Amino acid sequence: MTRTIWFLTSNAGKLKEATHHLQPLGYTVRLLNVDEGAIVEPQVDTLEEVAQSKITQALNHLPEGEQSEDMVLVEDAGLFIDALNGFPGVFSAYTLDTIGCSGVLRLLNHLQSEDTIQCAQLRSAEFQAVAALWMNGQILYGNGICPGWIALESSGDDGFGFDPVFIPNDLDEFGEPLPSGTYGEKSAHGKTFGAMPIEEKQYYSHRSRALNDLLRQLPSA
Ligand code: ITT
Repeated sequence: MTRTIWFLTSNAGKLKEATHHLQPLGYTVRLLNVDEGAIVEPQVDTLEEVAQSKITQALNHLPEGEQSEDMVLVEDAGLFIDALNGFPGVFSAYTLDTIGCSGVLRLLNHLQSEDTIQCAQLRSAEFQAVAALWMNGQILYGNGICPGWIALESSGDDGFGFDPVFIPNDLDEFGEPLPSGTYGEKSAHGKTFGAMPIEEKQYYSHRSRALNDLLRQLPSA
């Protein structure tokens, strides 16, 4: 029997990725539908605080007939750019809505180099994700980080959000991210998340890592 995970999100890209990750592991991921404006995202300093607030609010919106073994998931992510002292971070959604990917590229326009390694170092950034899962009255948290760098220009139609401007760092033979500009066993070859299929993004993604971190904590895992 598959277990149902109700995912509270307004982001279709996040739902698609979480489903892609969790379905093969035997979970049924369903969108937890709430009225627009029913969930308030607090303006706080950390992704953990946002995730905690959202999961607490989500519990008030569980659908009728929910089974006792059902679980509830929220996930909060952000893009942290080193040269901007971590901006946009917890302001990522607002930044995407206002200046967008092109605005982020403009902010980094002065940081360029002919040398790819140097360019990656100057424009280094990371995606962070915190996933919170409610089960049996308990809340578990999982963290995931994906280091990389901001491309010189937008590319690719896949993915969502900042995917067209984010290039993940290569991975070593254990799947762990390497420092910017280091070649590894698994390489994006300079492609942005937006220029790779979802299957490839999953290897690097902060979201996959946060979900794996959560799954490791489940009693049956
Ligand atoms: P929720 O309803 O689940 O909160 P959201 O779109 O507000 O959805 P987040 O607050 O988690 O999502 O994300 C902040 C911003 O970062 C948002 O604009 C996302 O599109 C973007 N983002 C998050 N994960 C991303 C990813 O894997 N690739 C590209 N952009 C991403």
